[in-house]
Amino acid sequence: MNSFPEHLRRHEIPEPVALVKGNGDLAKISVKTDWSTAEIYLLGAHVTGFQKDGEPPLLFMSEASQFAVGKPIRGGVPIVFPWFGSREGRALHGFARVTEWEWEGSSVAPDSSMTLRFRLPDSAARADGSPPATVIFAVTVSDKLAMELTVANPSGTDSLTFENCLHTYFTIGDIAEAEITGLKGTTFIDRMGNVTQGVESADAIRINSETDRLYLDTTQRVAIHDLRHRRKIAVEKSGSASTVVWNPWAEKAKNMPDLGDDEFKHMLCVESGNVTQNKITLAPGKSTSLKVVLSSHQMEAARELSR
Ligand code: TA6
Repeated sequence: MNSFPEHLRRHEIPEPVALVKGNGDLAKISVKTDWSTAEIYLLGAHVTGFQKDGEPPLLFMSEASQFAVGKPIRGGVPIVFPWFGSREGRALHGFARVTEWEWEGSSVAPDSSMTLRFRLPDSAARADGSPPATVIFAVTVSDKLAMELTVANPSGTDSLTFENCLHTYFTIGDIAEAEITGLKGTTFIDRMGNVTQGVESADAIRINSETDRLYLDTTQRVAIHDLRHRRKIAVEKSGSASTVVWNPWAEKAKNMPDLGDDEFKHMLCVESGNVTQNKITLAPGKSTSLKVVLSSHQMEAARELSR
């Protein structure tokens, strides 16, 4: 413990929480609750693990992921901020996920759920030449995983425009036996090949090739049906108008150094945020919160894959 910087050592660390050295000797917080375990790296305030007792891990983590300041972690819940995707000469998906956040403390609720709060250092925006923003990330661990990203505009005069996204990687038993429901009728931008726009016609979306879709103007609850694990995962959100569905599939996975060639079969990204035309503009002094609650339960009877 005492090999950690002073600002970490001063914390009152309640029993179920431990500050440890994780991969790459990065500071990692591990949490144990009555229902589950979780782990969060200070790098990117990145939740890299959540597992309910008696269930497979909920979050997928690549065995080939990097663990180094300045490098994104492959898996878990990368925090995308203040932009989504590429920006000329700047980090893909913004600087939040490659920056070490400050741990602001943790608290235990009467129901013994555990909340941990993190702050994006102001220096990160300064270093990038981006406008200042106060960014707090709160993670609550119980039989569910709740995450809340709050962005406040500290300026007294200027508005602040940004994109954000909790880029969640879910563990899937077999991608060929998984379905996503809750997006039917939603407009999407398909970023495969020539970018096209469409409206989702499927009750249940199946993934059988590289998929990269931005579903827009949707506040819908989404469910992932993982038939191999007989598990249904619910993604509930607020303060989010976009849902992104991504799987790199075989070819792209081969060209990703931080993802194993076959790992695409066991991961699915269903991301909640505000991207492209759903980007947010905050007036001076205003704030907004993106909240996502992940819950899961074992399916009694095997659900048939919809034909
Ligand atoms: O959210 C989907 C996406 O934007 C894809 O286009 C793909 O690039 C993915 O994110 C992963 O991005 P990363 O920068 O982590 O390799």
